[in-house]
Amino acid sequence: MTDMRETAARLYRSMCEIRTFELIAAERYKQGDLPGFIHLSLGQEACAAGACGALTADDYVTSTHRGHGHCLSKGADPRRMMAELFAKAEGYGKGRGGSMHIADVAAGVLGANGIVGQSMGLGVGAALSLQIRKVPGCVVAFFGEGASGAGIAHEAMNMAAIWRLPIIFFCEVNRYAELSPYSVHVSLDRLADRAAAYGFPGVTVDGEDVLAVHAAVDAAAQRARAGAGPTLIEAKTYRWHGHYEGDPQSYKTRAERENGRAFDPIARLEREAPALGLDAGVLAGLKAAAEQRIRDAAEWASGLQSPAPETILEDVYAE
Ligand SMILES: Cc1ncc(C[n+]2csc(CCOP(=O)(O)OP(=O)(O)O)c2C)c(N)n1
Repeated sequence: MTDMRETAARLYRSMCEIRTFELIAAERYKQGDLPGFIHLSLGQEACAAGACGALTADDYVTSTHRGHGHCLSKGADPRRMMAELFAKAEGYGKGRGGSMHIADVAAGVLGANGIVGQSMGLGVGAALSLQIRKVPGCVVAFFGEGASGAGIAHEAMNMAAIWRLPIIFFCEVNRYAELSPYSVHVSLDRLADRAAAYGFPGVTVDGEDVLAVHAAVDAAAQRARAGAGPTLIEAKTYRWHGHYEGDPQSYKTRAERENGRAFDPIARLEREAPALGLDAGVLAGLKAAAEQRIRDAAEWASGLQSPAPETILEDVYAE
């Protein structure tokens, strides 16, 4: 396979894993099998897969409340992720944290995060650590356009610029923050323009195009690893589902609710695949393998025993 073909195949499989994971999560949530809240990134798969697909084992990500895709594509184990969603002791947080508390430091996943904007502060800390320890690598801090208005966004980007930290601020502009549309809380058409205020590059990328996302992050990661400092990447994408599962989405018109799924990074890559030298048979094989891996994980996790009630106070206080 050529480089581009190989990359496209890898990213396609990664997007299919995210899609399958979240479709199963949506279904099981509706059936009442997953306690707590879950936030899905269906429609946004190219952001996570493209960005994490450009990273290596030396690199880290900090994620958000909508982080299944980031965790999966950076190499977290779907079985332990599913177990966490099903609140089982085999999950990443022993089933006590749920979807927004998945972390796998060995895989470079420094955590999903329910506190909006904190991925940027934690990302700056991780990047500073890499710089001080003089070890290779960079950090991708994912956040949404809603988080871009939080005070910590400014503090994090300013500090990263001053210290030329190896970090990429990756904003998934999915057109809504909770229940309010983009124009209610962002004054610029291109959020990436804000980077100029900090003195580092800002790049806008089509978040439906996984290869474009990959190329943008690859370039920013090379810049970061070379000591040239941060980049702000804004990926224009679209959130298919509500803010949380169960959100009636009354802030979208009926037409939007019905047609929103036309924005589909997986279908887009399928359309472009022949020109990349990937035929339908190869794609079907990749999709089937992705679906099987995730279905197996969900089946395993849902079959586990729930933790014994008498363990409930364990791990509340550190030793
Ligand atoms: C500090 C903080 N403020 C408010 C909330 C409530 N909250 C949860 S998600 C969210 C919107 C986030 O929007 P965005 O950053 O665009 O991410 P998206 O949900 O679109 O992925 C808000 C306000 C929170 N979790 N943390």
